[in-house]
Amino acid sequence: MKYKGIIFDLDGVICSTDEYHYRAWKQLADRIGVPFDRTVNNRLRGVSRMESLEIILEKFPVAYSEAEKQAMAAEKNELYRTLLAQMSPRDLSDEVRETLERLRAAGLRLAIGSSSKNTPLILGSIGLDNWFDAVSDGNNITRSKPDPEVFLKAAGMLQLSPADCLVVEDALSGAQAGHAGGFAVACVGDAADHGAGDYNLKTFRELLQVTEIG
Ligand code: B16
Ligand code: MG
Repeated sequence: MKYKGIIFDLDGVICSTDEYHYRAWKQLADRIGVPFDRTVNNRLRGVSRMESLEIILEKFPVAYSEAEKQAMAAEKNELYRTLLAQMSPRDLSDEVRETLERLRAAGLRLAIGSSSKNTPLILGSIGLDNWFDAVSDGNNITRSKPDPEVFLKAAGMLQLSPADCLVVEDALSGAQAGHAGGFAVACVGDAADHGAGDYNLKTFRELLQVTEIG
């Protein structure tokens, strides 16, 4: 087998919560009158909540106080969590569930490496709480992607070295983080469209070929 472990990003890889991030930021941006579209949204993938807000406000001529920014980030998170509340195990696609099960059955150690502080809520909603061998997320890191901290912590929890792990990402910032940490990176979605990975996948199940399982 080519790797001993795989570290999966969550939003945009395991489930489509990236779309909910977009809708919640869009609602906030429309309320305050700042231009926001999917091109800007792609820059927020993998980036922490407060850094995402800074990107959205970067060309906006209003200088908000730190307290106002904290309030806006909290408002977005409330909107986002309202969308998350509608999620159920049906939001985990058959393709992702079956691929994860086959990777595990082949003996790979599997972890989550996500910038999101909502990771425990999301994993619970889609029926994957306590399923992964390790979860490293926005609650246990001090620097978000493109810093490799979240992936290095995940590899440490799996007791594997980066050279033995594959990172799976949809974000350019996440692909950079994986490479900065010394990991091989497989990309899906936006990051694959940019050719940012060592492997750029059209489907999640192609991971079975990348790992030389199926
Ligand atoms: P939260 P990932 C990231 O998750 C998202 O891609 C990014 O859009 C979001 O701002 C970040 O989590 C923080 O999320 O506000 O829920 O703490 O892609 O690293 O799984
Ligand atoms: Mg992501």
